[in-house]
Amino acid sequence: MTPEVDAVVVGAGFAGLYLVHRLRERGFSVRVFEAGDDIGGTWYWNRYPGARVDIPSLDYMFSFDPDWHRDWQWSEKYATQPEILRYLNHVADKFDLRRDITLGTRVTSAHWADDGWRVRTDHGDDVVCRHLVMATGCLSVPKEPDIAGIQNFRGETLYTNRWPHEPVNFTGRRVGVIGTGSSGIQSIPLIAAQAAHLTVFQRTPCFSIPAHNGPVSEEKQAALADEPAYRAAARASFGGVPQERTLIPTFAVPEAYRQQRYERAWQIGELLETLNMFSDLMSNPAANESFADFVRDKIRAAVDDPRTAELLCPSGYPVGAKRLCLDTDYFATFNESHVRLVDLRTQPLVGVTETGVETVGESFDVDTLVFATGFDAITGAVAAVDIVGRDGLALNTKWAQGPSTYLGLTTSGFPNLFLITGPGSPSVLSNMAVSIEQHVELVADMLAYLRAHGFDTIEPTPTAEAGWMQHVADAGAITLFPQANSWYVGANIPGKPRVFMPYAAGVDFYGAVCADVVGQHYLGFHLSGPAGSQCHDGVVRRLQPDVQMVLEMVAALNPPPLESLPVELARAALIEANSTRPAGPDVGEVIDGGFPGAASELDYRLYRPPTPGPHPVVVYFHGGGWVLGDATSDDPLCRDLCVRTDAVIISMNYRHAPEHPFPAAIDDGIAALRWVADNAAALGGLPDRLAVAGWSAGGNIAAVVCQWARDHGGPSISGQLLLTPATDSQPYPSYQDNAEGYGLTTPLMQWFAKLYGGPAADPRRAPLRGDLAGLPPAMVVTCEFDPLRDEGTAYAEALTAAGVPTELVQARGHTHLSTTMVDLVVSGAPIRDQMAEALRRFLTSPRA
Ligand code: NA7
Repeated sequence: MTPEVDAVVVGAGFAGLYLVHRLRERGFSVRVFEAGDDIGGTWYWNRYPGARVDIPSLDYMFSFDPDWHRDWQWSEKYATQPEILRYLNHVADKFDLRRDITLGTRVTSAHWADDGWRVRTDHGDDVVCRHLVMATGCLSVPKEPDIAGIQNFRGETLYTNRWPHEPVNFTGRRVGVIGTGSSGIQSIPLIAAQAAHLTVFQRTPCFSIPAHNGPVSEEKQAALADEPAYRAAARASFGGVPQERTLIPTFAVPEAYRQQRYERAWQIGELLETLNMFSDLMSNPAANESFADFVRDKIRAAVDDPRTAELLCPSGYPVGAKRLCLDTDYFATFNESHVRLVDLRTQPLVGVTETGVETVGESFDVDTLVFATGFDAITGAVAAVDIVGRDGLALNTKWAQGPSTYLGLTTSGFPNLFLITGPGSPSVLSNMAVSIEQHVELVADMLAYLRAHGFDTIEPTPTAEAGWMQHVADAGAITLFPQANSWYVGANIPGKPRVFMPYAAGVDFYGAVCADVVGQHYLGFHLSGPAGSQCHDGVVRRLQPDVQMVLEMVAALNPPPLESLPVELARAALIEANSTRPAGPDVGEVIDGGFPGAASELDYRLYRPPTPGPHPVVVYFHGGGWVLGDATSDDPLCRDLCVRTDAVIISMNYRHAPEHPFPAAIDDGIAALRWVADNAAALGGLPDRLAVAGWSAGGNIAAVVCQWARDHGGPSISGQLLLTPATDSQPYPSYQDNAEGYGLTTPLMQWFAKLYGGPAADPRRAPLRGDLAGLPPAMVVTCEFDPLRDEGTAYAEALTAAGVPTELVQARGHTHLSTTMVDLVVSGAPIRDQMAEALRRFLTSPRA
């Protein structure tokens, strides 16, 4: 098959139009098929009254045309559908895009054969192309309303997502609207303004904030004075509109400030601004609920009838987890005497009748029924085409359990297939205009690279794709986005696999990923052609997304390596760093006290749960390489463990090197254990329920005191929790694999070991060298990107071999420090949950 054209593009919306321009500019021939009778995509079909963009128009536009203001001007902050459609037509004319676009023609199938795609349409076109680009949009295939009896209705039926081209007049009519997502919320006030009577059938109330639409503000125009910088900032932002990521968590500020911040966002009326008010709005359920309460109060204030107001108040899912809506007078519409809200949760829909809508217990006669019931989002339009890749594999078969892509742009088994803003890219969580441009430019660059290097095909490897899907899942899992039954997870379409589809780490992170892929010679792609083949296989992001963010933030500060500092300054640097971290959860009580160490009085900090005691007790040893830290330095972790385990956590200090080298820390650890065991009851603990825990060097001390207690007749210990412990005195391969860049570096670890000293083979220095039989049950946690990873694993394996019940938790994508970063690294929470679970298990039965 000889390709007739370099690329076939499916769809002539924002993405299809820019593809024509960009591919042509790079010297590629292109042919576009568009099902609609004109260009515009989403903005061609969604003509319902009130249809508007929900990202400011100055941001939701093409940036590739530097002198656009000479011939275009937005009339409003949020343009209406007709204005956006005029804009797209204007761009198509200005850049002469139409001549490559075939309208009114739907692509029905695309099959891969040899080294090209054979594309067929419903008009009999049969085109062979090298590359196939699906520019089909994320919200373009209507959801077929799953409501019985629609065909029986004798009145007028309208669908917001395929609205008639001629004006619809509701004057004097009784109208029913089913659906209260964005389309319903935008159209309902305008339908109400005309209709004689309006009944709104609501199944799930949506969170909505006022758009405060109006002329484009002077501030916004001023911000665009340096347009290249503005557009670059958009691409470097989390959502595709210039904005710094907020680093302030919700509860780090006083209540009054928090309410002011909510009010400010409410007055601004922008989605991304609202989602960025506080750093944890979309990750911390309590933070999210605090803003949800604010919105509910606003709804109650806007709606006169308290019962209707309550029905309009969303609850039971996080605000933002269904796309936040922007409205103009939506809630106040329900104060009109001719508007009625019917709550389908208490009064379920039975179906549509000849004359209207029937619910349990009540019938509603209407002249017009409007369905605002949404879309088969993100994958629907791709699934509607019969796409068959290499070896006869159908894309719908491959995606039967949910979509799988590399970068949300390509998928293995389907060479030269590109999905603009596909599943696994920021797409619908971002300003689509920015994400579309970035994808289109990436595709054009890829095609140019292939041509320049004599390749014909490009296809992601299964390894790269699996790694990316893991990363996309990780990025979603640390947010609240997947928790609603939304179209983000396909929950609105019966039978659609529940998978959170967009990439939630942000446009900025995604852009960096793509740059890394390209920079590493198309990492994860297999390229082939007459010139041979090229494949640099691998996974582009293996760190947890939030761990990566923290590492990048720290790297930007460029701190001096601790081991380059005098010890006192290194200690001060740690204290300084700790002072800026989130505090961790509240506990019942915190007590600072003293105990007799092996050589001198030492201090401890005790954390008591809020529940009535006495409680089991965990003796905890802090991290810091035997050199840094104190009884309070792991404060957030200790608080977190206290709350999760419902046990007293008592963090015991010990003397530090180099002033007090080996074995001072161990001697103090033993003294601490004995003192706590002897005083457990006085400390409010259960004397017969005692476990030990420690992190890093503290894990080393915890492991050693278990061996000591076994050999010295007690105290008896119910279990040991060792978080990234130092267990040996020799370097393992993880010292090389993770030498730099992950917080704890190999040079720093070597510095610690040198200052601490001790004989390499002494089990008190290297517990792995000791006798491990008869030790308390253990949990060992290792982190993938930690120099100490392998010695932790070795210890867990040796414990198991010695007959000690041991659980090894390997924290994927984590570093030596990241699982302890309470409220900063959300992905660490499930690991801490496992740790707490182990401690609870150890502590359920009395120690022997
Ligand atoms: P959405 O946001 O998917 O909203 C669809 C609405 O229709 C939503 O309220 C649904 O309730 C409701 N719906 C769907 N099926 C039914 C049935 N069978 N019975 C009753 N109610 C039903 O689509 P939109 O078009 O409003 O917005 C899509 C996006 O376009 C929007 O987010 C913007 O990005 C632009 P449910 O929530 O399922 O209970």
